[in-house]
Amino acid sequence: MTTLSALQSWVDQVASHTRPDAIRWCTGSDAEYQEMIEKMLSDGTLTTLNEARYPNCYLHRSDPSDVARVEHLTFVCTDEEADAGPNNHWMKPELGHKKIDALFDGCMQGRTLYVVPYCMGPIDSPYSRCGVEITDSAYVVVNMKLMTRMGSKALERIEEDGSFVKGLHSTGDLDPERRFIMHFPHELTIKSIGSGYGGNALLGKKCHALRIASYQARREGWLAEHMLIVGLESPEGETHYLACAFPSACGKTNLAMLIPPESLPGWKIWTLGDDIAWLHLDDDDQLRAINPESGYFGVVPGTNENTNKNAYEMIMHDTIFTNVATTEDNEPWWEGKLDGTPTTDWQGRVFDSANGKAAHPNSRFTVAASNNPCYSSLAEAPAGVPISAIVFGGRRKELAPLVYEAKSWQHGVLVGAGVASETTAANVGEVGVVRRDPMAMKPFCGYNFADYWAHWLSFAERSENLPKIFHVNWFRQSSDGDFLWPGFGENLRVLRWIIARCENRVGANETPIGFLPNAEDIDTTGLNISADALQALTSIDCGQWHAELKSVGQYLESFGERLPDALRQQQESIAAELATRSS
Ligand code: OXD
Ligand code: MN
Repeated sequence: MTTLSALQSWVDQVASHTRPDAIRWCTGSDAEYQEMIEKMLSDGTLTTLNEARYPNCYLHRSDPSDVARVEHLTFVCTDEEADAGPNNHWMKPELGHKKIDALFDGCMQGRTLYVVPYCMGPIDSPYSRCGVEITDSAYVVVNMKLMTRMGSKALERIEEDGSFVKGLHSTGDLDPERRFIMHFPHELTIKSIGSGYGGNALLGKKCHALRIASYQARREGWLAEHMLIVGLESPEGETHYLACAFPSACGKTNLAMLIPPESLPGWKIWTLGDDIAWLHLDDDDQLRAINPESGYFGVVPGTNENTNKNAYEMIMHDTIFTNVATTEDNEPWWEGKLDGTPTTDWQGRVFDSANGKAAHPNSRFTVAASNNPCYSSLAEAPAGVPISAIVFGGRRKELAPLVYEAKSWQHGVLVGAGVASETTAANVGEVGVVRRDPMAMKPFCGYNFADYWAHWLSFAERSENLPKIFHVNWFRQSSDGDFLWPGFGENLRVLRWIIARCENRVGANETPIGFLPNAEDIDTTGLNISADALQALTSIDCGQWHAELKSVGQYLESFGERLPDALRQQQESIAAELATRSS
């Protein structure tokens, strides 16, 4: 089925190991999608939703033990443990293969093996990279169709390129004891078994576009990042593109699809991507970004007409819902939806609040990006878009101000390396605990963070034209637990300040941690924000920040001698300045 012998022989070899009943090469056609949907409707993998209100929308209920990424079962397999780094779970490649291959033995008996060729990025972009996922899950195939450029065109490119990332996936028996997500960066190979959940099973996403791609990016001189890409068009018609890194379930999709508030007429927002950015320096040393994906696998709870009208409307047709609740009228329902009442919970039980939430907190929608009314026409541009600013952020009740700007690229790398955030339901584990999540890449960097920071730092030697780096925190709370900043569309007020800084149009207050806005430069007209709250959002406590910098320093030192000196120096000099200011 392919002229590329390396691909054909890999498919043959996997088939003889996993022993499927049938093999199907996916073309990515709409007819194929529809056929797979029908098959899943008849075997119960999917159910229809209210066809009048939610045309072409389907519900999938996963196994209740398979609802999120599993960082504790995710491995990077390299010869040397230090190459995977303390930020990854590690196994020797031989051991990894042996352990997981035993689980793949005969696992596709009675099933169909689907060969899914895909291209991450526009088909004709030099920045794109291809992969082939072999899977026994029809749910994965239809999700890959919505999320990537999948099928015949991708296969043609793979045959031309002669190279591709190999991804082998089986849902296995869904037993968490026999679940592993393994990466072999030196072999450009992924093996995943025992889970059908997006981040574990749609191998083009986290496994390829972040873990394997970050490793490839370091070798080839680019960056593969957990970042949304958004274009902000001013009323004067000028568009700035921002690449923003936030940990999972911290509002990346909402920011990427932001709806300007009425108080800022004339602004338009264009979405390039909501989760992953691949960043390259072009011939003029300008950093440019493409989104390797072409669809969204977004968190459903909280989505409504007020928080994200575009997303709310986007998921009313041609969408696959996973683990939401339903109403009596068979409409999908989730916490934060403003109408309807749940009657059936995400596990298919009669809804009873004693059992917990109606929709799973990590319930998801999968939808093609072309459904998004503000999808940028440049999302298909082979050269990507020029990036004016990089923005890091996290979910932090305390400490971090609304926004600040790093003083240099090197300082910005420290700001990124020091990102911390409260954990969310996107990963199996405790929720709400603050952990370090450098560049929002803790679960996704395919190699040692110390080498990754050195790679980031190296960009300063290659370009004098790099974007400015900022940090934002939409989640600051008062001592009573109220959010100090309204978030969502109002975040445009902060992004405007960022753009003004990029254009050197506005002054700032220099502090040891970076440039903070003068309170009067954040437009709060029409917002219910007290002077005290604004003061808290636009100032820092040097004593608390000194403690924070010490904690960042300890974290960085846990990477040992590979830690780049330039990063240590940044941390030490800022800590020293804070110590002077707080004494
Ligand atoms: C995601 C995640 O699904 O980051 O995007 O977990
Ligand atoms: Mn993500």
